Amino acid sequence: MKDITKELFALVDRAKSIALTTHMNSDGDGMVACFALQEILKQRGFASTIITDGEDLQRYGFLMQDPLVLPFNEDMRFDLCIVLDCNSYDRLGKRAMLVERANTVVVLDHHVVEHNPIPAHLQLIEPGYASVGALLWRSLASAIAELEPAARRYIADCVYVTILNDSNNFSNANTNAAMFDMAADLAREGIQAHQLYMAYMQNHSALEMLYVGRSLATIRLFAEGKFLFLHSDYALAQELGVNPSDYMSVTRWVQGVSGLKAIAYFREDAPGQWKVSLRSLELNVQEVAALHGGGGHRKASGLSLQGSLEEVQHTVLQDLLSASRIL
Ligand SMILES: [Mn+2]
Repeated sequence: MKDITKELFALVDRAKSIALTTHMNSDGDGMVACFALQEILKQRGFASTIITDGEDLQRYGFLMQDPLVLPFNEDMRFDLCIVLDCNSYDRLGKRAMLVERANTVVVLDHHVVEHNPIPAHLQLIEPGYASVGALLWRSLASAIAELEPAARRYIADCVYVTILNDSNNFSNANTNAAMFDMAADLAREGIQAHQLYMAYMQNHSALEMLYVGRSLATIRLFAEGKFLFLHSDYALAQELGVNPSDYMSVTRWVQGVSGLKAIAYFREDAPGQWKVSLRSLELNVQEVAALHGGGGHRKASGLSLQGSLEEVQHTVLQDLLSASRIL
């Protein structure tokens, strides 16, 4: 991996103002990598602003050292815009304006370039990396090595969380020797892996766990036990006062259930408006999602449907049955 410290700081040095940003529906990779990069810049005397869509960042509270974060507005203009964990205009939403208005653009990412790429003056896209945080750790190694121990430790904590996020605690298919090597590096920097795991992966409130539990209680099996359906309706979210779109993952509790061909999780975000998550190791659920304008990957995709629970479940059941007949 190339060290881009010199190239990056040549651009940073000339910039009158700096924005850091990531993809829409930001996650614990892109956003936490922004915290890490802001700290690296700050330690070298450069101020930067993280631009969000106004999402709640409370889940990263244990990592926040007073970051400078502003929600996007259309009057914003920055000289240098650094985009993390994203290489496509399609995933920036309105914040594409930040890129269009910037004099200089930097893109650091670990996704394969597909559609509508963001042109950049400096770009490092390495799909081999577990997370964009991991890519920062290697590509800015010489800048990080010069930091005070406390700052280096903070960066290491952030990088570890980005790996937890993108590997789902070393359980996704991207988990490999390189990921463990990097985790070992971070452990030698003094990170407390168990504490970061608890703080990041297990920090749900009791009401959020009740939301998960009540959703799991709706499990039904179809097609001779091959399809598992479960749902969370709008009334449940209202009753418990949780915002399910924040980050509650209900499907993670049923992934790996034995003997299944597919999982469909139905979440009602407004009355009659359902977000459906499909998971399968056998069927190509991307094709099923595409029937309704959704998308994703072969093994995991999502779509939106309108109607009663019975209607939307009927639709998805028929689609899954046809998909498994084609096999
Ligand atoms: Mn990522």
